[in-house]
Amino acid sequence: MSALRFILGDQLSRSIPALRGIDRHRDHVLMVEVAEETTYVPHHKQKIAFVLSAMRHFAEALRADGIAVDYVRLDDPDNTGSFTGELERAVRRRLPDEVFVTEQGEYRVLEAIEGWNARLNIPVHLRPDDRFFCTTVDFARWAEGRRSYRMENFYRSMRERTGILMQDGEPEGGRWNFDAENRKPWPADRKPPERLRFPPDAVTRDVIDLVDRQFPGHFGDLDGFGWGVTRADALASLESFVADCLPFFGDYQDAMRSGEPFLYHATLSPYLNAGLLTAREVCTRAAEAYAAGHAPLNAVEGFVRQLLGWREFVRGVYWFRMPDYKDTNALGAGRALPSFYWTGETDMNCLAQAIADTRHQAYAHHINRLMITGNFALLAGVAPAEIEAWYLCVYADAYDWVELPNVHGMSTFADGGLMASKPYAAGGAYIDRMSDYCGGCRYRPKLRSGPGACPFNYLCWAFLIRNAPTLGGNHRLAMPYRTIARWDEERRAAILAEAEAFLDGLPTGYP
Ligand code: FAD
Ligand code: DLZ
Ligand code: SF4
Repeated sequence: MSALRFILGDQLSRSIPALRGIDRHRDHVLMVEVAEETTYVPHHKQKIAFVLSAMRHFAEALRADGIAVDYVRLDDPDNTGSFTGELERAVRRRLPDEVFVTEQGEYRVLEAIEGWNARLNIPVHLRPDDRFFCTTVDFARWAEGRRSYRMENFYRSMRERTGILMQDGEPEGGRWNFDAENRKPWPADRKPPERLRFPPDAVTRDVIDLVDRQFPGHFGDLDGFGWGVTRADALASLESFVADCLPFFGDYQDAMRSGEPFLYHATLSPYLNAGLLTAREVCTRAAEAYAAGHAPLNAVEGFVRQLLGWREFVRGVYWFRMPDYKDTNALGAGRALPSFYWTGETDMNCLAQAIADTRHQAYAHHINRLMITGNFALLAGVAPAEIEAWYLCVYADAYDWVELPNVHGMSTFADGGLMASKPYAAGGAYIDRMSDYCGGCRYRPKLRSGPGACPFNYLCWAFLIRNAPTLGGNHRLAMPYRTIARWDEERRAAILAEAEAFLDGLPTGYP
């Protein structure tokens, strides 16, 4: 018996189930660079370069370990451009008795995989992806029968189940959550640590040239590409994060700063999502740093919550609710995405900064995603599918399973509160408190209306007025709705008109 073991571009882990039980004398690993994956959205050029270079390095590492790898490059003249086409060609080349593949990360790919058994006439074994703490079956068990899903409840169950940051069945430090301590703005005189960047080697330079040639119209810059592309790079990034950033991760988790995209954030998501690191080893390393007295509990708990909580939670919601999940639009949002999301050309400095970081780094940290680009799209009423496609394009860590719930559920409230108890809508005061963006902006965060007023202010009120039929009864929004109730009809109409005029003046479309 010989087997073909198909490894997809986000499965670059030596522990990947499709590799288990490999016979080095008979089996082949298949890896393919295909146009379908590089173009289903016009991904950031750095994302494509990162994934393809990491794939090529992973294939080399397997070969160095005596494993035969059948690797198809993007510019191979016979490349059919799809997973299915390349698997069919490889089966004809290698004549295996069976195929092993690990569960895909995206629903789109599941639809293709489901046809493989019938097409290939040999058994295709789809193995569950056990790199996550929570299986899709366990999540379904947790979620079944609930009307809404709250991350905090899920996270506590995961802490209990894994024993991470637990003492004798109780949460370490006597509390589950240290969020209240984790909202400090960035002090003006503080300098974030230098981050580990990796100068491209010959393989990465080849891939960068390929991406430059083949995807000139895609979003983002390639200069300054500094992502690691091997398991060793990813481990070095983890160690550097633990040493220099983790101790302060909690305190400044929500802070934003011009020209400083990373602050104390991990910048590990591309490695985690491609398989170069596992969430288990990252959480273990963080818990060790706490045990050794290197990092305080508010930092380590805050960090572990992102991985053991949020990351597992969004994956659970994705697989439990897809494919219908993406079609809901609870707030009836239908505006086209403003062009400045692609060009960065806007006089709203917060958006210009967050989008510039995104172009240059294929990265922006969570609060820039949620409270700047996400918040604006929410307030403007951008159609969920349009803003989802943008997020799926622009970040090196973007995959449907993690992007979609974050955007559809958390950021746009398109699922009507399945994941979040209220929309993350905020005016200029929040952005001014948590960043230095407003100081460099032509608008004033304290002005509510008029030519110099921060657009987030009147957009936020207009959002609440417009969506009163859906959100008016939400007890977490009782305070702003009480304020609105004191206004007369004329004042509400004026706010709506100011917001409409501003939004109607924004060019839309991909430039
Ligand atoms: P840190 O802030 O240092 O957090 C550590 C790790 O926790 C991250 O590496 C990540 O693996 C995990 N994590 C943190 N928050 C989340 C979250 N909300 N959901 C899932 N995992 C989380 N993350 C992606 O990996 N891919 C995406 O496509 C993506 N799209 C997003 C879109 C929106 C609108 C929002 C609000 C968030 C999105 N996130 C996404 C979550 C989060 O912003 C990123 O994981 C994080 O910014 C990655 O940077 P970091 O490694 O420095 O994270
Ligand atoms: C993101 C990505 C890109 C850009 N290119 C490839 C590719 O050429 N070959 C490949 O195997 N994977 C790629 N990926 C990652 C896939 O999109 C990801 O593996 C699927 O979505 C399955 O979740
Ligand atoms: Fe953004 Fe408003 Fe501040 Fe300008 S004033 S940076 S638009 S929040």
